[in-house]
Formats: sequence, structure tokens, C-alpha cells
Amino acid sequence: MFIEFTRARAVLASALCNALLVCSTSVWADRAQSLQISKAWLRATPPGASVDAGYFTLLNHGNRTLRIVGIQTALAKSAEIHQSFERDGREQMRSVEGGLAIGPGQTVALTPGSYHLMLMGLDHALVAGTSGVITLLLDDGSKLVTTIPVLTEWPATEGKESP
Ligand SMILES: [Cu+2]
Repeated sequence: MFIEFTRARAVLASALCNALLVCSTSVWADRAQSLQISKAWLRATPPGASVDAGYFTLLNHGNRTLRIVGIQTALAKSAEIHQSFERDGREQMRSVEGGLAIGPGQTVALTPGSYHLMLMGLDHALVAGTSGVITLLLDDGSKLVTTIPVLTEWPATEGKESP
């Protein structure tokens, strides 16, 4: 019942947006709320570092695919979702074309050596014990704002899980 109601509301909101060519983010709040973020951390940097990586796990408990198309943060000049890959024996990375998609019921883990949040042009060094605010922008215009702790590494007690 709840899912049907949510879908009907989304369809209605979509129709309204098309009619008015105006979308208020509050209309779309349900979409970002389908996204659950966990195991989030930003890697602590040495002083003077200009780039950094962050990691988290995303669960889409909604009934449609969500796509992260942008990142906003005051921590750095720019931020993107990157994917690490190996070429000619060297680890390289690239931004994820078209945004990071999370299907209905799907979990996508950003972990060292795989997908990661890339911060470029750091405003200041990220010190362990502090935290930073990251905003994920979804393709429907909704946003997920989250505060992420700065750690030297993922706590060993919880295991370093890989996807
Ligand atoms: Cu990267």
C-alpha cells in the first residue's frame, strides 16, 4: 500500500513538474529518502594534501533506480564519484559516466580500490576525529545531505568489507 501510494505520488509530481516546468525539491523529497547511506568515512589526509577519497555504502530501498549525478561539499573545490581500475599494471581512476546508478533493492559499496568519492582541491587537511558534510545530488533533483566522519582507516572491529 505504501509503495503504491509513493509511486502514485511520484507520478503525480512528475505530471505537475511537466505541466509547470517548475520543480520544487520538496516535491521530490521522497526519492532521496529511498536512499540509505552507511559505513561512511573520509580518509584522513596529511597536511598539505590536495586530494582525498571517501567511502560509503548505498542501499536503495525504493522501487525505482536512483542515480547520483553530482556531489556538493565545502571541503573541496570539486567532488565526483570515481571508479578505480587497473591498466598496464597501474591503478587508475575515472569519473563514473552518467552518474552512479543504484537499482531498486540494490546495494552499491564505495570501497578502497573500487568506487570512491573523490575530493579534489581540498580546502584544508582532513583531520581524524572531525567530520565533513557531503551532499549527494540525485538525477531527479533531490538531495541527500550526510555528515561523514574522518578516519585514518575503516575500524578493524567492523571488518574491511569489499563488495
Ligand atoms: Cu578518484
